[in-house]
Amino acid sequence: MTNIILRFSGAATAALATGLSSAAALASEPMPWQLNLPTPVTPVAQMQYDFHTYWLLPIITIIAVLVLALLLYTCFRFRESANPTPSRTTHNSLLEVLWTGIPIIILVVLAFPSFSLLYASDRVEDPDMTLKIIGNQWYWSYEYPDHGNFTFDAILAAREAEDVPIAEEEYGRDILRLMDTDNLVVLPEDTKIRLIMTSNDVLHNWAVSDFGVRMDTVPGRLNETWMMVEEPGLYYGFCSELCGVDHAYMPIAVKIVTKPEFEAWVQQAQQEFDTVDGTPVPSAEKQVQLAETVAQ
Ligand SMILES: [Cu+2]
Repeated sequence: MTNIILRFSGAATAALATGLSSAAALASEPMPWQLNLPTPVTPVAQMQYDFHTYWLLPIITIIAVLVLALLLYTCFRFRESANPTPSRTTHNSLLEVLWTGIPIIILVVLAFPSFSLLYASDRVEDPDMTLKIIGNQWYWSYEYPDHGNFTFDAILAAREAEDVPIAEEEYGRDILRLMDTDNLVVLPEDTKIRLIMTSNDVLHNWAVSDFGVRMDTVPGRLNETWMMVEEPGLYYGFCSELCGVDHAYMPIAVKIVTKPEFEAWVQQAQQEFDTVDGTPVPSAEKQVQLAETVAQ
């Protein structure tokens, strides 16, 4: 019940919270007294937000209020002082049909938006690029197969409060303790990005709530989803599958930039990082040659 009441008050302040976060644009770190879901920045996150706000929340609110009212009414109406000889009635066919049938109807009604959401998040036609995400104990690795197949690790930037200034000095930007990583995952805005995920050791889960993405990374298996982020900004997420002693220390930090900024970053990243097989990223001409060889 507490949970339901909390969610209810969350809805009441939703409009305010949404207004605040869009005004404060966009580093999506948590704020004091923040309630409700984060402001959605992908089509799938928007669908999740709408499903929660316009379907689930009204229905659970009605159910909670109805059950509470019935409970209070029963306590009052059948209290011992007003009702000294209790009835011994045990069955009521109409009531039993209703309290079985109505929940089934509610679930069937909810299944329609729920399934369309599930299929929408499954995969995307014609993705513009692919990002491969690999979970490790306890950091993430990323690969950019469409941009020369370079790879890098993203490791927690600051574990203790005293690490924050050191990290800020080293990386030349503001660092949030326990949320930032040394290397940021840089991706372009308004681009259909296919996300494929796996793991090197145990189950992890790549979860960024602003994107509406929360998917297990499973050793020996490739999971797929997609996103298209409409707002440039810095987004944070966490491993959301208990994966060992440092589970809390493998955050996700994604920087969404404009397309030209992304191209510039790719140039720089190709210099800085090695390819997946450990060699330097080949030159642009060499990449074209390789692609032609593969195509033959
Ligand atoms: Cu993990």
